[in-house]
Amino acid sequence: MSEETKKGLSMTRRGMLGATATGAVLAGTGVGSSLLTATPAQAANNAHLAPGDLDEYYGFWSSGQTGELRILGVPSMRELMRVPVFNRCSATGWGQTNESLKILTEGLLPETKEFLHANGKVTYDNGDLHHPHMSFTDGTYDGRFLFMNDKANTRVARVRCDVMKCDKIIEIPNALDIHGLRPQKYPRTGYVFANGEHEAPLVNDGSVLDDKSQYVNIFTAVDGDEMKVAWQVIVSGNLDNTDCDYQGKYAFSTSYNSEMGVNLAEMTESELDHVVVFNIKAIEAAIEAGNYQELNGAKVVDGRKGAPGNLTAYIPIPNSPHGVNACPDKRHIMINGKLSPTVSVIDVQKVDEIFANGADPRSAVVAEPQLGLGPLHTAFDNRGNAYTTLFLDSQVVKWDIQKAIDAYAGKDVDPILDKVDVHYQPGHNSTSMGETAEADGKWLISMNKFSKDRFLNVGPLKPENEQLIDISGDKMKVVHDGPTFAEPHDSIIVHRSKVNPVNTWDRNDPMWADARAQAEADGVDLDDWQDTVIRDGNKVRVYMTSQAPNFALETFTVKQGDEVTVIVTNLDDIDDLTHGFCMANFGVAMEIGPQATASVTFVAERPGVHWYYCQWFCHALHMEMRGRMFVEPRGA
Ligand code: CUK
Ligand code: CUA
Repeated sequence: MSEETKKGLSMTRRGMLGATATGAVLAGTGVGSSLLTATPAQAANNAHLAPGDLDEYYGFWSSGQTGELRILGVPSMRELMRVPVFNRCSATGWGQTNESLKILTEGLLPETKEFLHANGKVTYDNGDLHHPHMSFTDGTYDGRFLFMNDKANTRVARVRCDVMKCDKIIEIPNALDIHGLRPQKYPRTGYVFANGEHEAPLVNDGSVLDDKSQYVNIFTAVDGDEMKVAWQVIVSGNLDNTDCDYQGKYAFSTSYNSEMGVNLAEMTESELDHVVVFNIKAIEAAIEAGNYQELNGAKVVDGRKGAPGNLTAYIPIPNSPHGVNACPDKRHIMINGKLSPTVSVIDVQKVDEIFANGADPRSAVVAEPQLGLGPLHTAFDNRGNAYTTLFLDSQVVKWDIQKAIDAYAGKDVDPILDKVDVHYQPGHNSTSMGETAEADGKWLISMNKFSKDRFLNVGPLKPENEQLIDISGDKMKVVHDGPTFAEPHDSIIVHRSKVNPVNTWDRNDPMWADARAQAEADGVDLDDWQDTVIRDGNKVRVYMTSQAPNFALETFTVKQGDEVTVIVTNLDDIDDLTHGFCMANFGVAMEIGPQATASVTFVAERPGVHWYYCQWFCHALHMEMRGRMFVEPRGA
C-alpha cells in the first residue's frame, strides 16, 4: 500500500469519526451539548443511523393488498425483510414449495378447496393483510409470534418470530372477510380476536338475499397456540376494528354498520352506531355449559342485542366508529369516531358495572373529546398522552387523556396539546411499544394513504408515505418521510430486546417434517450428504444437498411426464449463507436457508437438457453452482 493511500485511508477514517461525533452533538440539545450531557431520551431520539449501526426497534408492517409482512428498522425506516404470507414470492418460492403450499392449503375449508379446484388452483393467490400484531404475555410483547388478518379471503395467519416465516394460515368459517385483529394481552395470547367485517346470511347457501333479518356478523376467538377457532359470537351490526383490555376480561369491536345496511346510504343512516363488548368469561362459560350451536365445525354463541346470557354489551358511539385502541394505563379504551370528530374513551372498570348490575352502557364512556375531522386510530406514549390520526384534516393530534376526562366531567380544560401536519390522509399510527404496557413515548409512525407531491413522480400509481415523528418532546416533530409500495396499512414498533431470531435453521424444524418423513421412508438421511434419486412409479424424488458452491448432484435423469420432487438440503451452517434452487424454464425457484430443507414438485413435461442453478448469491463461484436435469422423451 502506498504512503499516499495509507494517508488517504487514515484521513478518511478520522473524517468519519469526526462526522459521527458531530452527529452525536447534533442529536443533543445543540450548542455546547455532547453525548455525555444529553439526556438518555435525547441521545436515543436521533433518527439518523450511520451505516452499520443497528436500529433500536423492529417495525412490523403490514402491506395491505400486497399480502406480505414487512420488517423495518425504526427509527432508520430501513426495510429489513419481506415475509411472504398471503402473497406469492418469486425469490423464496412461497406458494410453490411443498412446505409453503402445505401451510397455504391445510387451513382452508373443504368448500373453499373445492371452489379453488374448480378454478384450477389449490389456494388463493392474493391477500389483503391489514393488521400485524405480536403475541403478548402479561401485557407486553413476548417475541413468540406475529398474527395477521387477510380481509380478502377471510384468513388469519401466524408468523414465527424465531425464523420470521409464516407457519400457519387458517380460514375462518361462518365469518366473511376478517378485518380487525388483535391478540389477547393478558394473561397471555391465548386468543387472537378477529372480526368478520361483511354481513351475510348465517347459512349462506344461496337461499337468502334480501331478508336482512337473516344477515349476521361473526366475531371469532382463534386459539393462537393451536391456530384453531376456539369459539365464535353472532353479533348485531357489522364488525370493523377490535382490541382487548389488559385484564383478560373483555374484547371490544367497533361497528360502523349497526343499521345492517347493504349500501352506503343505509350504512350511514343512524346517528349512533356502537362498540360491542365481548364478555370473555361469560362466553367461555356458555360454551362450557353447551349453550352453543355447532356450525361448520365452530362453536357459535348468540351475542346479538337482547340475547340471553350477558355475553355482550352494546355501547352507543357516534356515527361510524373505526379504530379501537387500548391505552397502556390498562384502564381506557379509545374508540375513534371517523365520521364523528370525537374519540370516545371507555373505562374498563365501568364496563364491569354494565355486566354486573345492568348499568346504562353509555355510563362506561368517561370522555369524548372533539379532536378534529376523521379520527381513525390512536396511539400512546408513557406520559398519559394519546395521538390520534385525523384522516380528513391530514394531521396527528396529541391530547391529554386525563384532561379529556376532566373536560367531559365539566371542567374548563382543553385536552388538545399539539397538532402536526402529515402528508397526507393518515390511517393507522403506532408508537414505540405503544400498544403494550411498556409504551416508551419516543417515536410515532403516521401511515399516510397518499404521498401526492412528496416524492419524484413515478406515474399514476404513487407510493404511500409513512412519516416518522419524534414524540419525545412537548411538540411533535416530523423527522422522516418513507415512501412504500402498496399498502403500509398498519404497524407495530417493538423494542429489539423483545425479538431474538435465529441465524440458522434447526435441522429438526417442523417446517419440513413431511420431507423428513418421506426421506426416512426412502432410506435417505436428510442430515447427511444426499445425492439420491428414488423412482416410485412415475414419481421421482431427487434428494440433493447444497454446499457452496456445489449441488451434490451435477446431473439427474427423469422421463417426460414424470412427477419430479426435488428436495434440497443446505448443509452450510454459516450465517447468511442461503442457497437457491431454480429449474430454468420450469417456473420453479426456491430459497434454502442455512441448515434448511426445502422441496418443490413439478411435472417434467419438457424433454431435453435443463439447467438448474442457485439463485441466491452465495459464493465467488455462485454462477458455477448449477447442474443438469435430463428429461428423456416419452417412449424413448
Ligand atoms: S383499518 Cu385501514 S385505516 Cu383495515 Cu386498520 Cu383503519
Ligand atoms: Cu449457492 Cu448461489
